[in-house]
Amino acid sequence: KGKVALVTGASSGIGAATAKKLAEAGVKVGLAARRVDRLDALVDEIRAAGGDAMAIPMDVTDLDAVRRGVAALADRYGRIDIVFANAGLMPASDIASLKVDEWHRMVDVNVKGVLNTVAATLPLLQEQKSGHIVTTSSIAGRKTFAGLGVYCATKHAVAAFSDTLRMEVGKQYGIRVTCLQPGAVESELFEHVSDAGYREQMEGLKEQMTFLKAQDIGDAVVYALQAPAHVDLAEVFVMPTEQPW
Ligand code: NJP
Repeated sequence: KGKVALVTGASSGIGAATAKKLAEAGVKVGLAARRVDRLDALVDEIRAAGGDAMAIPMDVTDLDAVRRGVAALADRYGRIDIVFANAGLMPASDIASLKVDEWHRMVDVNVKGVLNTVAATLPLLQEQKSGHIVTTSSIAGRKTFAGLGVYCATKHAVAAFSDTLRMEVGKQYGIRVTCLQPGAVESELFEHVSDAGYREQMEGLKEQMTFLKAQDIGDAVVYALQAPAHVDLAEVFVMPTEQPW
C-alpha cells in the first residue's frame, strides 16, 4: 500500500490485469504501452474504483522514451518501488519461414525491452536501496516448442538475465527479482501470430483446456510482491491445471 509501480505492457492482457490488482492493493501505477487510448481508459477505470494511476505512452524498444517515462512516473509520485517488465509479443512461425522481421521484433521487445526497462529504473532502486523487479518470461523460457524457436530464445534470455540480476542486486541493494513464467493465459498474444497454421493451432488450444485468466497472473504477482522482505520468490511458474505440456 502506498507504493509506486511501473507496469509495461499495461494496455492489455497480463499487464492491464496486474495493474488493476496493484491499484486495488493501494499501489500507484504507471501504465506503460504504446496504445494511449487503452492506457487512458484504464487510468479512468482505476481512478473510478478509487485507485491512482497515470498513463505512460512509450515504446519499450526506445531507451530514451523509457527513461522519459520512468522520469515522469518518479516525478509524479516521488519514487518507484515495483517494476513489472512485462511487454512482449509472440508471432509464431517455423524458423525455415525466415520471418526475420518478426524475429527481430521479438528480440527488440521481449529482450531489449526488458533490458531497457531495467536500465531505466535500476539506478533509482539502487539509490533507494529497495525495490522489486518482476520480469515476464514464460514456460517458453524453460522449454522449447516447434514454431516458437525465437520466442523461446527471447524468454530463455529473460529468465537468465533475471536470475543473474537477482544474484547481483539482492544482497547489495535489497532489491528483489521475480521471474514470472506463465503457461497459457487468455490475452491478445495470439493476435500477433501472422502464420495462419500456427494461429489456428494456437486458437485450437482454447478448446483443449481452460486457459488462465490474466487476473490469475495478477494475483501471482501481488503474492510475490507481498512476501516478507527477506523472501524472494525468484521464479513464479503459473500453469492452467489442465495444461499437459
Ligand atoms: O499479451 P498481450 P499478454 N512497447 O498481447 C505491449 C507473456 N506471456 O498480456 O504497445 C511497449 O495482451 C502491448 O501494448 P501496446 C508475453 O510473452 C504470455 O499475454 O499498446 N509495449 C500490450 O500491452 C508477454 O511478455 C502468455 O501494443 C509493447 C502487451 O505488450 C507478457 O506475457 C504466456 C510493445 C502485450 O499484451 C504479456 O503478454 C506466457 C512495445 N514495443 C508468457 N510491444 C500467454 N498469454 O499465454 C508490445 O508464457 N507491447
